[in-house]
Amino acid sequence: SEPPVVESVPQAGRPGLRLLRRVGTVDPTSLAAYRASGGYTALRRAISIGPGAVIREVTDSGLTGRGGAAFPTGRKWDATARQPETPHYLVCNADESEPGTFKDRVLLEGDPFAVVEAMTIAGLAVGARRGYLYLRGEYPRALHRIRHAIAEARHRGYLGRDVMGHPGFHFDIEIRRGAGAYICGEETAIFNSIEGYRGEPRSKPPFPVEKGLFGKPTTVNNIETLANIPLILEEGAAAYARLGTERSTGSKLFCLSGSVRRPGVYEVPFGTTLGELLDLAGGVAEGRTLRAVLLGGAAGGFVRADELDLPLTLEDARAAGTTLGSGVVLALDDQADLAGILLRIAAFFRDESCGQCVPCRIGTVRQEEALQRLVRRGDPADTALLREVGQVMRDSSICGLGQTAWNAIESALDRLGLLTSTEGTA
Ligand code: L3W
Ligand code: SF4
Repeated sequence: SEPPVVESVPQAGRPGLRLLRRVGTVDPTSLAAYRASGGYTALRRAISIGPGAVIREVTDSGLTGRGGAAFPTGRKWDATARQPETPHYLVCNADESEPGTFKDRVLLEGDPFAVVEAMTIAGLAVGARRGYLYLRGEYPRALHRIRHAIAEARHRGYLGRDVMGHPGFHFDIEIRRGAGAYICGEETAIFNSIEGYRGEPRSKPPFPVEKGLFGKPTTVNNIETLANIPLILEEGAAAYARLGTERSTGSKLFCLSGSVRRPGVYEVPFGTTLGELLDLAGGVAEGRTLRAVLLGGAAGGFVRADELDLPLTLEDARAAGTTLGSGVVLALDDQADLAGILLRIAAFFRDESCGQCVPCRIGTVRQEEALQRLVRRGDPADTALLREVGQVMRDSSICGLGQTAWNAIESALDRLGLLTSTEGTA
């Protein structure tokens, strides 16, 4: 029942695309077509230069994690590779569940061999012989494509023992499917899920690079992060870093939804402004006026319609009080039910809290209740309560879910003045 992948990518086939270059133009079921389009040249180079040089390239490229937190990928790989304890593991986080996020699905369905090649390069770099791809359970076509790509790669010697005929380089991939819990996208909850326990996050530190899956050194990378790896190896770190800005290198996938004419996944260099990105999607729907954009998703923040010159970089988003998160760009027009959207967000976090720690288990319930009352009655006491509960969740929750559950609501109160006037009050 999911739409074909190219319908999710209005830019498909356009020149200049990098991460999306094969989506909609190269047969995602054919290893031969993948190779003919340049596939596996990156792995060949990685094998020839060796793990240390691969990590240096990735570090020098400036690549940061695309799952939301933007941690430097080279540092993560280096920290894992240096751990004396063995075995090392690689985990690919494909549990894409953030509301409004659908970019990883496009990569998995449209260019699955690139995911397999990138995981193999990462395995070589961090010294892992086994990679786990933790896939969102509601992505049946992605499962089919990636399973096929893994089987083909294994059959042709690109996975398994002595990868590409290189003696001693063994690497293989196992798929594990999620079962619908958002929290299983948190990196340590993935470990518990793979190990057969409840999908509950672990306290950090220790970070996964030290004690991860099965208590062993582990690198966890998002699908989009990995999709950058072949590019970096193919063209070299310096060329890769020429695109984007000094501190946000390369390009980024954004998921445009809400009140835009052509919703879908768009790839732009970091530094493109929010207004330019919205223009690519055809701007706001016919006859409507833009009110605000929710940038970075439920854990992100609102950007007002008079702030569309915001450059889309990690540093500019942070300075504007939000985050690029996993690339959510939700456009709200003058007729959008802002209070209703915030209530949905509050209900989402209340539903998806794993319940392990008190600030989040109780806080997400109290947040939803206070927001419901605020929408009904507009009592400033509920605004004060929301701020207090939100701060406690931010300061004392175990994981990112509780720590960020108040972000969008706080941003709406502070930046859009929501519910401080008559909006939502009846
Ligand atoms: C070694 C250190 N490693 C941090 C590693 C850490 C993790 C990464 C980021 O994600 C984001 C949030 C939302 N030595 C380290 C270290 N690391 N310090 O770096 O870590 P962290 O803890 O900052 O963030 P996180 O908890 O992994 C939180 C986003 O995730 N989010 C939703 C995401 C949804 C998707 C999706 O649907 N595709 O990605 C919700 O909170 O933006 O910024 O690997 O181990 N000293
Ligand atoms: Fe679970 Fe929420 Fe605590 Fe995270 S913050 S461990 S989701 S209860």
